Amino acid sequence: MTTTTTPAASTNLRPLEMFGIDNLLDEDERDIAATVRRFVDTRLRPNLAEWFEKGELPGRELAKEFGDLGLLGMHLQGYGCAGTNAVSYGLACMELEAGDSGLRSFVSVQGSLSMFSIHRWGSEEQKQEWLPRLASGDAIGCFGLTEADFGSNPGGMRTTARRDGSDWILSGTKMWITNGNLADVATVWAQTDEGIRGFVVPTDTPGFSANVIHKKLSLRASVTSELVLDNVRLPASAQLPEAVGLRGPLSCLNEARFGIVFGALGAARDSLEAAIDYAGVREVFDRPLSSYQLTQEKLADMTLELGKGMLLALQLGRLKDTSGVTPDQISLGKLNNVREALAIARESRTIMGASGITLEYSPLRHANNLESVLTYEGTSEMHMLSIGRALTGQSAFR
Ligand code: TGC
Ligand code: FAD
Repeated sequence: MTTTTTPAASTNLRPLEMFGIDNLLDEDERDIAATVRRFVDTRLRPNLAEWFEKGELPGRELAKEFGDLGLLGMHLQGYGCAGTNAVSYGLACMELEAGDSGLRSFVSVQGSLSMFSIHRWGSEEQKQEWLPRLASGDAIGCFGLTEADFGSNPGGMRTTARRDGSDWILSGTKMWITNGNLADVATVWAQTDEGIRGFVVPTDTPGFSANVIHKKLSLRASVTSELVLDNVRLPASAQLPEAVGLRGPLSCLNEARFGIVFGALGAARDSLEAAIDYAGVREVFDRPLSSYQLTQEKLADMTLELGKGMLLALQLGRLKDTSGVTPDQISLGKLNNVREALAIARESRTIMGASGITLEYSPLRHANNLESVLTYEGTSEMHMLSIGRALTGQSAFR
């Protein structure tokens, strides 16, 4: 007879253990998650609070280490990329974001935006030139879509590319660009006579400059920049030959959004585990905080949302690895998992009282970061509208 339930109740389980998530992963997936978790905990976690406080990230150094681990463009095939499945990529994002959203953002932008844009839409020459160096971390990439007045509506962008003989001249300003000041190469999207087109721009091209955006309260362990393109002259070979229209950049966003579906849960898991540990040792009114029903209600509710988010992420990952996942399905995951992760990080902070407002504990750092994650890669509202359009057939964006 097949046993379908395990009789003994376990105690002191970690939240995701309650869902038996590991049983839904194969050995390679578990190994990749464990390797990234170890790397984050030993090499990165000891520095995270300081990087966040100082508003810095040693991106050059980290790029090499991420490259050595095979994390850069890890779900892409060939050109020095690891070629893992989508679930493994998602799990790596989750483990990185359990450290800090800035780490996951670095890897997302490099692999899913910069490298994917070249891998999906680039010429063979562009792929040979950039992908192996981006995969190893010898080069850093960024992705310039957003402008100050065109974030949710990138189709309105004002950056232009005009022909001058066989060359292209790019002019305009991009805003909020992750890794902008670190990058060796930027994928820049611009209006042309043929609609929106993408360009591979070496950042040492005359007329290209980047300015760091300071005073951030979120994603502090991440470099965010303004890109200025002042009559940047590029050869015809700099254009991404296959990408025509908004479909080009939006297809790259699907990849990065997929990573966020898993990644945000890393921040949530780390917050919740920190709250459980804190509640177990903090005594209030002569008893551990964890022994009070109100605390246990919070922990139970957060565990449910974390586990449901994980099941949703895995479902999308399995679809991506088999029949394919649609942009609207990714919207379901991005909307739900970032929203719930932010709620979990905030609730975890409450359990820590005043101690929770310091960088000694991770939940408020995660919550601050998740405010950016809620906004970038399509705001919650954009994903609601995508889901609404899929359900009703009516577009309410305009
Ligand atoms: P719309 O008319 O709907 O579509 C224009 C063309 O694009 C196609 N399309 C997509 N293709 C692939 N994937 C998707 N997700 C797609 N969504 C639309 C569509 O089929 C159409 O193709 P075609 O061939 O018929 O022309 O365009 P719209 O102007 O109405 O805009 C739609 C909307 C609002 C959903 C879109 O503009 C949008 O997603 N806005 C949000 C912008 C955004 O997410 N920006 C992110 C910038 S990068 C970033 O934030 C990095 S953060 C750092 C990190 O990741 O860690
Ligand atoms: P807006 O578009 O001005 O939105 C403001 C508010 O209006 C939001 O709540 C929005 O949901 C709402 N809204 C907009 N339209 C509608 C509507 N039709 N109906 C109802 N509500 C609406 N971009 C890049 O290209 N590359 C990067 O590497 C990158 N990295 C980033 C890193 C960080 C830390 C941050 C914060 C942003 C980054 N971005 C990047 C930009 C990001 O993608 C944009 O901020 C995002 O798309 C939202 O655009 P916006 O900030 O202009 O907000």
